[in-house]
Amino acid sequence: MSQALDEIKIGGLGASRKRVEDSRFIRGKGNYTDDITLPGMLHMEILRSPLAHARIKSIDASRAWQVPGVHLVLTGEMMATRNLAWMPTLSYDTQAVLATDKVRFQGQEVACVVADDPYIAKDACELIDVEYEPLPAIVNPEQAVADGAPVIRDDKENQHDNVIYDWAVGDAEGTDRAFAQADKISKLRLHYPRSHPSPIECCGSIADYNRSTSKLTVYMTTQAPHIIRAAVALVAELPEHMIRIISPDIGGGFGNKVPVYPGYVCSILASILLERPVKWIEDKSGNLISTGFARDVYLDGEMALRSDGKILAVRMHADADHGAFFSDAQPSKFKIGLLHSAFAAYDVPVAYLTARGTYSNKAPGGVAYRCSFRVTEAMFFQERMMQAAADDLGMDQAEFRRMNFVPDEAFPHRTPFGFLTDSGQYARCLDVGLKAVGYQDFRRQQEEARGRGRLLGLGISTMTEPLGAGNSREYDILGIKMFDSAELKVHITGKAIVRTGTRGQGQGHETTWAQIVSHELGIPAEDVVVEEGDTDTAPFGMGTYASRSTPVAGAAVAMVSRKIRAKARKLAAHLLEASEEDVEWELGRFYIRSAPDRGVTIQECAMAAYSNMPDGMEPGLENTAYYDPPNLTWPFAVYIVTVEVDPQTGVWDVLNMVAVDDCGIRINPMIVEGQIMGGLTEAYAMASMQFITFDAEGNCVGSNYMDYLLPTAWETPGFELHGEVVTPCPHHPIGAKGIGECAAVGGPAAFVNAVLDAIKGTGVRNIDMPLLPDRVWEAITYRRDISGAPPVHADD
Ligand code: MCN
Ligand code: CUM
Repeated sequence: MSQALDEIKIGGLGASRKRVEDSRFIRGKGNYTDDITLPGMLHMEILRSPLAHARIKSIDASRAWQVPGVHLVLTGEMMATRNLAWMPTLSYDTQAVLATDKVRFQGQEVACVVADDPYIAKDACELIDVEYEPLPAIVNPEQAVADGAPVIRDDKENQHDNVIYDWAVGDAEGTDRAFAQADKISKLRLHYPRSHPSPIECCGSIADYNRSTSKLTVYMTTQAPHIIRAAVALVAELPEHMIRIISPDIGGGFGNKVPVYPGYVCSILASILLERPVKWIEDKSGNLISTGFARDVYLDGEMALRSDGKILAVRMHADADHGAFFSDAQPSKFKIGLLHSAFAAYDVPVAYLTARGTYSNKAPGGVAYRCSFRVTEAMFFQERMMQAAADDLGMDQAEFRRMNFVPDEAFPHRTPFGFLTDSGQYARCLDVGLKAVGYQDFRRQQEEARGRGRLLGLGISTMTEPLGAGNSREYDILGIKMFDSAELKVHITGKAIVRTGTRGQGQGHETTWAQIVSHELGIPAEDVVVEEGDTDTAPFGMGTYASRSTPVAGAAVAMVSRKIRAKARKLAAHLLEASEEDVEWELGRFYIRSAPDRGVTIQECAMAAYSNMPDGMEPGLENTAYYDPPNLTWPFAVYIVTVEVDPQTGVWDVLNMVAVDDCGIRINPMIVEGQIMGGLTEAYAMASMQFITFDAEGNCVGSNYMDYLLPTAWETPGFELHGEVVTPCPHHPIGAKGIGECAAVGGPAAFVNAVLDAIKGTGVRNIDMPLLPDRVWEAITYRRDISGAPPVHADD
């Protein structure tokens, strides 16, 4: 009789185990960077530029130096003597650490003061006299390429304009041919506005250089500690083994904590110079105005259609505004991230995408906020285009999508841009969503309501996302191939520690990695502790972003567990005095095939690894696995929103939102649902209320939480989640696909499509996000499209 353990009871795969990390988070016992105090620690504050574009004529810091309690004032000039005034970005550009020649965006770092406390440092910053000569500011791609536009990056030798790259992918001629044969061509132009990840915790670091040991320890808010260690080694020319990056608890990342920021670099140099720990903690406006923005891309496209609704081809152009420095954290090969994942879920025979990136006088942007490298923009454009095309054809929104989906039996499917999608049941997800929302019924109600002057709308959005970079053949960051790792140590008593190269920021890795070990080895999850984020202890890895942790590090956890199981099998055979071939595994236990009652538990094997190993066997039960995924994982989702729009005010309310997510096998269904709800909340925020934009002088409008709104539970609509469609990932060891970003990626288009569906009769084709009531009202009242970043309209 089987004596296998009950997997759900031990917290294995599929268990909605409570998050172990929450025990400290909800008690206020988290250990965030700002909670750490080191003996003799000093505090650093940054002086930021008030202007978006200006030449620096002089910086006089003498008054700041005289303030009692000030230990150091850093300026660009001083950084330059150490070759640290500029640093490389993750996209082969350079970024000013502290400005020397010009300031290039409002909020740019100009100087730093290190003092006994942050208040003295802040006050002393105010005493630094900077003389600026203002220059005209550029705030969008159109201005960037206009004749006579000032060259923002005149620091770069061969840069004579504001263009960063021109990039293309797909089949231009094939696309032209398909367009020539189209019955109908549907067009759409839109702007995906700038958005900011706004984690609750701002960025910060504590650098601690110890001259007696030559060791530099940096506690910092980073999603990718090993990448930072490599960057510090290269930039600061310090020996890598003498650098220890520790990423303690992180209060949300959402992509904001992937880049390298000047504050980190300055705190490190300050600590080296002063030989004391130096803490830098960004304030909220500093975070909002200067760090990791996302999106800001104008998308223009057209779709060639046959009159029966078949998509024949897609053509797209993207104008991406990267701000003053091209600092995207993304695989080097792809200049505009994975924007070419657009239309991956649809059977589009041929497509062509061109992209141009330009500089502007805005904070460096292009970081992928809850998005696998610009997949958000791709899916947003895709689903807005799908809605426009169905309307142009006079077809039903659901039917048009269904007939163009990649069918279940067509996987693996090569997309027109060259990706290989792995698996999915797209039509089934759509059916579940339509049924849940009561599609036919709603359409009838909508008709009826219209007769009474009420505007109801329904928006559908689907998304598939390439998650889990890399494979190392195609994906690298600054030449470092993308893969990940896990190390597992099983102690004598069968308890274990697992460490990975990723770094969670609230996703629950401490809970779910233990569940994978539990699934593979039958060790109860509560007996497995998870540790991440310390480069002195964790195996090398590329970090947590682009929902790559489960697809890559999660796979490594499964693989290292299997290595442990293989060794445990040898130990079991030894203990059972049987040959290895006669030993069978069931969860938590090895037994003899011919005598199932004779068995040993995994814990007994662990004990034997330290106390009773067979002759010639290396003692201990620990191992490491590096996992280079064969492909990305491709989750799929359908989001359907119904709304009512008030034509008098432009206010719109969400009536219902249904989400059907297929992320393959769910390790922890409760955590997956939490990820989806969080993503949908952010999607709703982007669609409805968040705006951060720039006026003609380059002043950042919306650099505070009065204008850039974060939805609370009060504003956020309810979501109905469906997890019944499960398509296991065919190439992942436990069949899981990523989920962390899906809802933020696919959600926004559902809201926008719903509002536009409600006002369909007005002929309005597009309202750019955010769909603030005044913009919706203006669209309805004047029957015109609303484009561009508010409050500055593109046409004025
Ligand atoms: N999971 C699961 N079953 C699956 C897939 C995932 O149980 N089939 C679990 C994982 O084990 C993990 C969580 O869901 O605990 C998210 O996993 P995954 O999809 O692999 O994403 P990552 O762990 O790589 O997280 C990154 C992703 C990104 S890129 C952003 S941005 C984002 C997001 O996660 N930032 C977040 N979710 C966030 N959630 C919180 N609370 N805070 C952030 O900063
Ligand atoms: Cu892209 S935001 Mo997340 O990938 O950290």
